[in-house]
Amino acid sequence: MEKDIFCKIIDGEIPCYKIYEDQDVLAFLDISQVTKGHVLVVPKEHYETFLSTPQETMHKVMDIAQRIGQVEIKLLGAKGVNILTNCYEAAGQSVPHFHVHVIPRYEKRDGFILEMKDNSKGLNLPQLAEDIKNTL
Ligand code: DGP
Repeated sequence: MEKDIFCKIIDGEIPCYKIYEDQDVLAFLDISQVTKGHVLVVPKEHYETFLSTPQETMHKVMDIAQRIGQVEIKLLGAKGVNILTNCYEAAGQSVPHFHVHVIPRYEKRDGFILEMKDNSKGLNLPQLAEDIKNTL
């Protein structure tokens, strides 16, 4: 199977601007810089999405994402941070290697748009909650 782009970065085959590295986790600047300081945090071991990543590895990735988010506020003067992971193409995932976006936010119209519409009308919320709860 062909290596994904993040496996190539982890293996040093493609350069990146490194922010953090240990034996399990790598963090580097996202090439697109949706906002200034946009960072990706990835596990070195290949897992396709957040959903299929073992808990211990996922916790290590989230720990570094949290620290980077704190620095973005302190150092870059961000007013907020979006922590985002897309799972599968339908959710906007373009690289099939689990990664967490840490996106510093400076103002509402700063390059990152996330629209959450209210689509609750007509849904049976008690039934929906029950179904999800019973499948956990
Ligand atoms: P997603 O759409 O959630 O799968 O995000 C993938 C991100 O990866 C996207 O924001 C751009 C970034 N990206 C893609 N190729 C490269 C690359 O070669 N280097 C770096 N640093 N980032 C990349």
